[in-house]
Amino acid sequence: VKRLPVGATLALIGGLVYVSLASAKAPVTVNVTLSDFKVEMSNVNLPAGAAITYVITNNGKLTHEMVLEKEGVVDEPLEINGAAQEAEDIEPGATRTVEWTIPEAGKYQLACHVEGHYEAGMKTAFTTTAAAAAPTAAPATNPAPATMPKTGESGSLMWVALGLLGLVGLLAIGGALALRRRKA
Ligand SMILES: [Cu+2]
Repeated sequence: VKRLPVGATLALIGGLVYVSLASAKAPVTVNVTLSDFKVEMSNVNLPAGAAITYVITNNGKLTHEMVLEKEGVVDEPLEINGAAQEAEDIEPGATRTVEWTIPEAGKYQLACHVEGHYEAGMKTAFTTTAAAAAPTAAPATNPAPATMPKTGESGSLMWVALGLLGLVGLLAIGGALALRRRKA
């Protein structure tokens, strides 16, 4: 009778490990190409509330900058935690990588505010949308591991394998504990 709570606890822990691994998301990377006088983004639909890595390459002959701001404003960089979201003085041929998280869904733009560049067309609008609700941990009344994820993400099989591996390890530990308890 004493083995039942152990088994339930193990199943719960296994389920939590599995769910937390399955909900881990691949980082989002956007390639931004600056030229004289354009801003191009590899993706203009981005998640809100997730860290986004912008790999900015200046393919132009002039020095440019990249400012993240609300769509339609002029040189009012978005401030997140007191830091203006801008990358200045990107030399011709240089690549700069920044990681920014836009907390809210909305319409934004990447623009260059070196004098005259914005007016010449150096801006690109994009949209952020709230991510789908993250999967919640299995409630305590139902400690069975969650069903297979339906995300279809390329990495999900790896997470399933890792989750199962963790579960097997926990079961082995639980077995050893149960054996020890039986001997005592
Ligand atoms: Cu510029």
